[in-house]
Amino acid sequence: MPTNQDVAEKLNLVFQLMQLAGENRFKVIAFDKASQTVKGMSDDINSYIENKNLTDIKGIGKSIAEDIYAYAETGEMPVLEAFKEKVPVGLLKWLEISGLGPKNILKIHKEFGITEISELKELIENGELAKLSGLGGKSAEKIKKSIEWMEKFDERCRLDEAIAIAEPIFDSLKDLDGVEDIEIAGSLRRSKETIGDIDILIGAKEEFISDLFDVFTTHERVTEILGRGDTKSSVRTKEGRQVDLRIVKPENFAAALMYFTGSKEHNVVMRSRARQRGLSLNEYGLFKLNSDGETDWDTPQPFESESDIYKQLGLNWVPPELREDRGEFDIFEETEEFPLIEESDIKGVIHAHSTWSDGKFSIKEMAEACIERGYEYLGITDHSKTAAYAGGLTVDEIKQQWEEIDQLNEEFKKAGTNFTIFKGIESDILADGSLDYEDDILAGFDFVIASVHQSLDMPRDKMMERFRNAIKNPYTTMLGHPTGRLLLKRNGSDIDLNELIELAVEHNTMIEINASPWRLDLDWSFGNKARETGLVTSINPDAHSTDGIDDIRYGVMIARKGKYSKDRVFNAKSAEEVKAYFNGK
Ligand code: DGT
Ligand code: CA
Ligand code: CA
Ligand code: ZN
Repeated sequence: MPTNQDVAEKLNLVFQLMQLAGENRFKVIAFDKASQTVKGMSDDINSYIENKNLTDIKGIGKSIAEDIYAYAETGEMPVLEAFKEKVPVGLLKWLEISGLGPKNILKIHKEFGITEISELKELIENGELAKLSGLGGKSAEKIKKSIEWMEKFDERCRLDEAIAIAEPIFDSLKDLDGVEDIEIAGSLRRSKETIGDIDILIGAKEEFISDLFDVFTTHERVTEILGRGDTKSSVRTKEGRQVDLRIVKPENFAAALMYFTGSKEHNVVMRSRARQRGLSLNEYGLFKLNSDGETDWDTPQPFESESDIYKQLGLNWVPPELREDRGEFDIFEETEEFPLIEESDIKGVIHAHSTWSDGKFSIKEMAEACIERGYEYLGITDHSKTAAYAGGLTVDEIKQQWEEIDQLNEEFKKAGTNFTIFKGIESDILADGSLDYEDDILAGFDFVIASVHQSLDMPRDKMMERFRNAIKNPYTTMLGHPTGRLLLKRNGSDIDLNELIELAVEHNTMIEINASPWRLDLDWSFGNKARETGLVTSINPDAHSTDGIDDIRYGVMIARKGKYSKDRVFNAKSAEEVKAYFNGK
C-alpha cells in the first residue's frame, strides 16, 4: 500500500517532468496542486483508494485519481512512466542551471544524448555546445558559470532541506533505549540559512552505543556509511547530505552540546572566558588549569546544564541562534531576559500571491488556509504590471481584485469570521526606482511591498539610487527581499544594506524578512544594525500556494537569529493594529 508521502512524491515528479517537457500550464498546475494536497492530507489516502472516491478530495480531479488508482494497483503510475520516456529524470537537475530553459535542455539532450551536468560542462569546454544555434558565446559562458556555482554549493544545503532530513532521523533515535539526552547541534541548531552537515548529539551510557549506531546507520534515508567509530558515526543520506551522530556520556552531554553547537567563533570566546577564570573548557567539560596553564583532567567541575556552564563563565544562557560572536557576550553578561520573536507571536500573513498573478490558489483559498492556521489577516500582494512574466496585474484587474476582496471581507463579517484580507501589491521597483503604478492607484492599496525583480545586477551606485527612491516613496510600506538572492543558486544585488536600513528607518519604511527558505532575505547578519536603528521587519512567507504560508517558520528562525523581538515584527501586530497602521500611513 502506498503512503501519502509516496503518492505525493510521484505526483510531484510528474509535475516536474511535465514542466521540463513544456506541457500545458494547466495540466502542470493540476499535478502540483494534487501533490501538495496529498502531502498535506491528514487522513490516509488508502481509505480513498479502497472506496474509489479520490475525487472527493479537493484538488484531485478525475484523471489524476485514475493515475493514483493505477499506481496503488500496479506500483507504477502510467503517466509518470510515459514522461520518464520523454524526459530522463536526470535532466531535472539541469533546471537549476540559470540561462538554460526547458526548451534548450531538451534540445541539448536530443542532440547529444547526455543527461549528466558534468557531460554538459564538457560540451561547453570543448566548444561542441556552441554548434547548437542560440547557445554559443555568451550564453555558453553563462551556463558554465552557473554550473560552477552549483558545484561549489553542492557542499551545503538550504535550512528547510536540512530540517527535512534531520527531523525524521532525530525522531527515529529519540525514544530508543539508553537515550538520556538528544539534541540537534551544529549550524542547524544555530538556525543558519544554509547547512554543511547535520550534527546530532546523544547522551547515553557506553553499553547502548553500539545498538544506537546500528539504528542510525541503517536508517531508511542512509545510502552510505562514511565512518563508524566508538563515539561518532557519519552517514550520507539519499539526498547527498552528511549526518554526524556523536554519543557522549550523559554527564558530559551539556559540555559536548555547547561545543558541537558552535559556532567556532563563539567557542573561541567561551574558551578564553574560561581561561580568564583559571578554567579549561572543552567538549568533555570544565576543568581547572594546572600551573602550566594546561587542562588538569583530574579536576572536573560539576555542572548541570548548558545554562550552568554559561553561569560559571559569567554569562546568562545564550540562545543557540545567537552564538556567532556578534555581540551576544555583551548582551548576556547583563541580561537574563532577551525576548526573541516566536512563531506563536505571528498574528497574520503578509506577502502572498493568488491566481490573479502567479499564485496557485484563489484569494479565498489562501484566506481559508490562513484561518485554518489561526491567523487573523492576510495581506494579498500579487505582482504588478511590469512583471508580465508572472501575470502582473493591469489597473483594470486591480480594481476587479479590490472588489473581490471587499466581497470576501463582507462574507467573513456576515459569517461571524474574525478575519481580514488587506489589499496589497508587490510592486516592481522599476529601473529608476519608481513604483509600477500611478499615485492614484497606489493610494488605493492598504499597503505596498516594493521589490526588485529585474536587472538585479546593476552596478552598485545605480542600484543604491534605485533603492533610495523606492524607500523614500511615501506609498512604499516595506521593501521585499532586498538583495534578491536565491540561496546556493544566485548572489543578491550589490547594495549597501547598512545605509538602506538607516534610510528605511528614517522614512518609516519597513524591510521584510522574506521567509522563503530560498531567500531568507533580509539576512540575519544585519540584525545588529536593525536593532540599533529600530528597524521594523515583517516576516513574510511570499506564499505562492497554501503550503507556502508555512515558510513563516523559517522566517521566524532567521528573525530570532537577527535578534528581533516581537515589538519589531510588524505581523506580530493584531489585525486591528495593522488596520490602524495602514489607515495612518
Ligand atoms: P556547517 O556544518 O558547515 O553548516 O557548520 P557547523 O557549525 O555545524 O560546523 P561543523 O559541523 O564542522 O561542526 C559543528 C560544531 O562543532 C561547530 O559549530 C563547532 C564545533 N567544532 C567543530 N570543529 C571545531 C574546531 O576545530 N574548533 C572549535 N572550536 N570548534 C569546533
Ligand atoms: Ca554541521
Ligand atoms: Ca559535522
Ligand atoms: Zn518578489
